[in-house]
Amino acid sequence: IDNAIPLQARNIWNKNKVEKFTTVDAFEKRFIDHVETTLARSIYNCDDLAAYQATSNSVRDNLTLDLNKTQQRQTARDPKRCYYLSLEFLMGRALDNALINLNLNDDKGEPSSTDGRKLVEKGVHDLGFKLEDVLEQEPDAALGNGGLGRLAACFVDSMATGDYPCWGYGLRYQYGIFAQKIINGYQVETPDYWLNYSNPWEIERSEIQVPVSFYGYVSRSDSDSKEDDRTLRPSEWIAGERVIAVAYDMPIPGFKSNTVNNLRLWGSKPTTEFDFAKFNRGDYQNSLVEQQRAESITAVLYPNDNFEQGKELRLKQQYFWCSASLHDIIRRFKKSRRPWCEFPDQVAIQLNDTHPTLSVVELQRILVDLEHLPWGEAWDIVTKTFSYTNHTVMQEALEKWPVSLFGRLLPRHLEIIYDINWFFLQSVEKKFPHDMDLVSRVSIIEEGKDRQIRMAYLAIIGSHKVNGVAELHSELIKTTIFKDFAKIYGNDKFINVTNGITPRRWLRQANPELSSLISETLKDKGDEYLLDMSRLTKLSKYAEDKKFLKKWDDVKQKKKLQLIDLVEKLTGHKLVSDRSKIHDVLFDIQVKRIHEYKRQQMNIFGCIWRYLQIKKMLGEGKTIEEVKEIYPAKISFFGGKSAPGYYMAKLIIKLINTVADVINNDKSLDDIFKVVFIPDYNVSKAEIIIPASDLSEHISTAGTEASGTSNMKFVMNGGLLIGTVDGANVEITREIGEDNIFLFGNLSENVEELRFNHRFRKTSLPESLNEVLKSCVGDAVFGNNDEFRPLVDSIKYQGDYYLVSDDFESYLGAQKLVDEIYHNNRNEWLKKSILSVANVGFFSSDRCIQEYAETIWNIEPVKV
Ligand code: C3B
Repeated sequence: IDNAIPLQARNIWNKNKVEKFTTVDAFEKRFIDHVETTLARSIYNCDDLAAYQATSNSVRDNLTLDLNKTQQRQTARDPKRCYYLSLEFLMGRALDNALINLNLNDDKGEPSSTDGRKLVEKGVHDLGFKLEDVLEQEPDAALGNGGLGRLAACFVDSMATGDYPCWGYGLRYQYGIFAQKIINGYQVETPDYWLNYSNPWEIERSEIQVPVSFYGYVSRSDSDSKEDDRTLRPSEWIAGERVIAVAYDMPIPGFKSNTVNNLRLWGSKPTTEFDFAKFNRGDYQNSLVEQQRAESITAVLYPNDNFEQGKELRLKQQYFWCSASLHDIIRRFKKSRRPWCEFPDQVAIQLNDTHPTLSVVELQRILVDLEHLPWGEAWDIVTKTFSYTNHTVMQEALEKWPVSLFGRLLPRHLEIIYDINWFFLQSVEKKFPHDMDLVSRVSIIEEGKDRQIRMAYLAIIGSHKVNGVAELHSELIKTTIFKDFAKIYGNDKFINVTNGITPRRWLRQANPELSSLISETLKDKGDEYLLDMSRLTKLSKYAEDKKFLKKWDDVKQKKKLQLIDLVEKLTGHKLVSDRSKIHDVLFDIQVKRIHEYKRQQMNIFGCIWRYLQIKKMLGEGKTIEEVKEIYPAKISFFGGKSAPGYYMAKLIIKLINTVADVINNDKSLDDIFKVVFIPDYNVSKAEIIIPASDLSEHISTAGTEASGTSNMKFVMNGGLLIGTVDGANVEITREIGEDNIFLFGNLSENVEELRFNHRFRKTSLPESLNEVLKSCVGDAVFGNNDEFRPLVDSIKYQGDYYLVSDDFESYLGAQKLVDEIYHNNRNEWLKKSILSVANVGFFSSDRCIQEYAETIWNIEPVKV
């Protein structure tokens, strides 16, 4: 092995082996070491931030040692590995998670059963700090927008927990998703400079540098050959711009496992080449411009969710990341000196949405142009290696690149795409000889005034498996957007893998109170249920046990008070006058990206309806107690970011805040109803918000939400759901039972007809919605100078694409049922809550990753 220490020197190394800390004393020593050396601070100058950094560095040392051992183990066994390519990893904070997953064992056998978190908590306390305050110092690693990015974060956790030899590959954005401020009710975006203080959770691998090229032209040695032959000969890409990708590694510890996997994020930097021509002409400033441009490639995360903008810099990000990652993967493959045909036996690559689809083309280019494999052999390797996950059926989210832009940035890749398309269309024609329509429909190139490359089609053609993320969604892609491909490839290629979430973060970390109650009840001291969630079914037998119901309820009320504290801290407004009455107040929560299809507008219209009814009753002289008989106390919480350029979503935020203002300042409604917009929703806030819900809203237009994952998080924390028959709500209903969820609304199979009716027939709004909409225009109570007219018009006059008017009455009906059960039959409510948690096991991302490993990647765990 290159760079190995010579045998005669090794006993010195072995004698001085670095050990993990496994005791409080050893942790404290490591902590002080880091304060005095790494941080260059001292006993006289150590605040919470320094304590956070010293704790993190100490814990990271342990992780790094296990990371090294994991990599040595995997190298020695040389198993098939999987690489998860995702442009987003919405990790949130790392320290608490690392403490929960901390493995205090040596490298042999079973992981230790010592509670690493307790040990560090004691150490931190001994040293003069409170762990709680120390944890608060950490900024979120917010390198993602929403569901897709958080899914990737849950996945890497489960891969390590299951001892799978898997790495994640992504980008190290200097600015993650923007921080959201609410000013005058409007969203204002501010930059998220999360690397402000040094980041203890990354290991900069400055020695791992991969050059990446852009622009330029293609040169072909034999210019006499016929056009048709060009795929048979390798070509040379003479690039016009070069930058360097530098690796930054984040260790990913598994829970109760010896495995620490790696998440490799690439940062861009200039080459050391320098434009001396410009420099000599005296133009020093401009000779540096290009250098600076290199750094901008990984400067910022594109802040769109379920929407593609088609910007050149975004394509550059994608190629930069795909090229660097593939280079790295191939370098590792080449170490074992196997022939190329064994590549798919050693490597599986999962495309998280179409964002990494360029890696399909890049691998084909490397095999044909650089490794000189014949086209067919190369393509066979490529398709056996890749698989693709689709996360949405929404047209505006499907990636397409203009051929002109693409060809300028990546001229050789464009040629290869044309060739892939040519061979593919030939095969389609052969299989369906008389269907020319089909051939043009499935072409990777969409013809038109501005020709476009359809990335999803390329991803399907370049993969051996394509999966959706919930049963309904996986059926929908086969019958709608990819119908032709389902026909061409048959049913084996299109499969379903229902999403999941990690119970370590979303139960143990977010809700230690509920976790303790569960482990105490199940007599599960080692929290084994976090690995085997089928154990939770044993909770069912306590669903009618009065004593247990009380304990269950106490946890919920405690979490609700924690949310109140957070909201009061963030907004400065007092939400409840009497904390001892929190038990009577229903917490109704909708937190997710703001999007018309997720229908926050329907939720706020529901709030307006409630307000109007309460005011009517009060106006008729009804007492507060009489009102509460029908509209019991409730707080509606909203949270979520809008894409900066998404006008309608921003208007929805403004409407929510306008409604909140009116309602919260109306003294007559105190203790009956409040509406709150929680600013800057992110992962660490979600950990406080989600455990506090009595009810959460998952109310997308049927057929639009591919899966949803927060629905799973709320159920895991004993919250009940109100939702449409959409995404994973369907399977949640199946698992927890239809009595334990409040479903309403039209089904996806009716959506097309309903939309048709709005456009071509006369449809009328329900009276309730009419009344609500009237209150949002002109100088009505929520009119605000007619500011919300576009929201009203889109429903009344523009076809109501998201079918708010079709579902509104049934939504109000479901809400009425919620009120009744929560207030008149609390034990029934608690029973539903317990039965939900008892049956949530299916939605662990451990199950999900096992399905990927067995049905798509064909990989096995590597255990000690
Ligand atoms: C999301 C979907 O909108 C969710 O329904 C789904 O649960 C998650 O992905 C994870 O599968 N999604 C997203 O966050 N961003 C996209 N561009 C597309 C889908």
